Amino acid sequence: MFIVYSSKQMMRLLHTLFFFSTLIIHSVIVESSTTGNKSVEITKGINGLEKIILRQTHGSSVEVYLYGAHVTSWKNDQGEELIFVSRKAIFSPPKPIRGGIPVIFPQFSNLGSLQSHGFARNRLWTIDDNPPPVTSEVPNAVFVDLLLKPTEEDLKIWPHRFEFRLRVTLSRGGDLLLTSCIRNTDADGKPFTFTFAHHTYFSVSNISEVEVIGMKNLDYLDNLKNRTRFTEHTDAITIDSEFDRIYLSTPKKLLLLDHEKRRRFVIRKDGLPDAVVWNPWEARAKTIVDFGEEEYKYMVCVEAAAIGKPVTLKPGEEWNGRLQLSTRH
Ligand code: TA6
Repeated sequence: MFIVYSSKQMMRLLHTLFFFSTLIIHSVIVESSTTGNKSVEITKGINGLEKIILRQTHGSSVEVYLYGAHVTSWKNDQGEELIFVSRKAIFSPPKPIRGGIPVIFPQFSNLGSLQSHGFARNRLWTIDDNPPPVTSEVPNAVFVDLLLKPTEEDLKIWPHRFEFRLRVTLSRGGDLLLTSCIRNTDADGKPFTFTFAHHTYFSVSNISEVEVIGMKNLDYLDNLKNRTRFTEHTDAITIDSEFDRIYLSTPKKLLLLDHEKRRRFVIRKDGLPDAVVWNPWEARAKTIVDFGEEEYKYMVCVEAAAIGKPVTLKPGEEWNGRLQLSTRH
């Protein structure tokens, strides 16, 4: 069927086409100018909880909630999510967010009198609007500094004054850096001791495709055997049942390979000598209310930690820990 247009109709049609084509061109330009710049955005996340989105020039991004200073997303330049968050995660205090990168402080697991994994992951942190200057070490980075100080309620359960500064940085190349600075601000002269971890949940194609490299000949405490000490003999750790180990004095660089995705996570750490490897597997997954039954297949935790030798700070002293995650090397 042919439609015959008069010259007037033809002019109108051309005009309309021109109008829409300029709209399309305009929207492309607007979009590329927002993705083409690095930025820091403060916005509302799930359940109205505040979160910060860091974006880099080539498209990578990081999301961190003020609740727990909890990283919940890290995407590469292609927009692929690298961090696992459970679809059953409850974004509602005081429940910690299931997945992401919980900050474990001042107590790892039940190694003390506090609730398991301490309280930093279920406190509301604040943004430091006037952070110390960036080090030249990570040029063209975008970052946010989050602060945690104890409330009077916190002091009743852990009677130590401290300041915890967590700098969340997204490098130009898309690396995620977590830099911790914990200072003993107790004026009355008491030291305190803590254990610590970045409880990173990596997103993987399938747990059967995963290897963790770097633990050969290291000692570990097996959490599934009352923390009995063993020595690791394999170079590449694979996981095919519940797995929960604290590897002691690990190298500064570890690798997590995802063969199906042909992805290689590089985990670089400083001041965080230990590394926890965790996957709950099927039976235990069913006991965790905010974790899907099948989700154990799509995550593995490799946690940069300071557990074997707890850190002690005298008044005025500070401790620094640094974790750098990359996928491109
Ligand atoms: O880091 C491993 C671990 O301590 C496991 O024992 C397991 O319980 C996991 O952390 C999760 O703990 P959560 O308190 O977040 O349920």
